[in-house]
Amino acid sequence: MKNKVVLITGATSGIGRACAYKFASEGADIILNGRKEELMEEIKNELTAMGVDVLLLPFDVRDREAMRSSVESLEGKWKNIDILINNAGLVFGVDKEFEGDLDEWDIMIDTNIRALLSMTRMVVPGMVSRGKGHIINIGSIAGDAAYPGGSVYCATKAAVKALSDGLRIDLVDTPLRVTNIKPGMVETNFSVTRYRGDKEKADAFYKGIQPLCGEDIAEVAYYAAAAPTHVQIAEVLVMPTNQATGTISYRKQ
Ligand code: NDP
Ligand code: 8X3
Repeated sequence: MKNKVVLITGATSGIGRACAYKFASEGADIILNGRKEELMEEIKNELTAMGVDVLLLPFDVRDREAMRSSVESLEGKWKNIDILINNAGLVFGVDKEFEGDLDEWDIMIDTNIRALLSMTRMVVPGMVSRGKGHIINIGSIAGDAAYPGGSVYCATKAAVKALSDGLRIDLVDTPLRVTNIKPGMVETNFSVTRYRGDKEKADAFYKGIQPLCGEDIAEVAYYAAAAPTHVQIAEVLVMPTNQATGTISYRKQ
């Protein structure tokens, strides 16, 4: 990964943060996107101490103009993004489709779909003109089938699958690769956000089962990125051993 530039959205927590450390540990230079600038500085210091270059690109991925000016501000080697990890994403609530909060759903749709698409639209043309690049989208098992209380989130992740598949089709005559990683349960801040800050409810969700951690998904992302250039890991479904589907898992009592 030496001399490769990896841009990760939502890199201040969970899977995105773990990807930053994994790719940095393999020698890649990292562009960190996020909203929490203090945290981004801390991560930058730790990654820099690992001997890689780090650039901070703080913006809310829902703010298209901020995204555009940030991407356009890239200079020198930072312009040549080799790997884009579209990771920023979230869910609020477990509400029924006829009961939930439309404003919360707008945030989920804007973050999980529109921002992922905007990043792709802004970064991929450079990859095409350089004749190399890899787009890694963090989808979800939730995109494979709807589950109770997940309707809108599941729809956003189904969209990530369609956008990944569509991009792969559109890039078929290029050396670029597209990977959709679909995790099951990963213990991050994700469930705390889902339960609107209720840490007890979030912890209860993982009771009796060993969930994945952000590092497990970072390993998968790295495996896809490090595969020989003729190998395209198109899609990976990765779950804890005691999870079988989006709704079926075994929890020890
Ligand atoms: P975390 O909540 O731990 O991390 C989410 C990251 O996305 C945070 O850094 C968060 O920053 C960032 N983010 C959210 N909204 C924005 C925004 N508008 N602009 C910039 N950054 C933003 O959760 P995960 O690491 O688990 O989630 C990462 C991805 O993995 C998501 O796409 C999620 O849907 C997906 N996923 C997660 C699974 C799980 O079980 N955890 C399973 C399957 C998929 P901030 O702190 O500022 O909000
Ligand atoms: C998150 C995984 O199963 O909580 O994308 O929806 S799940």
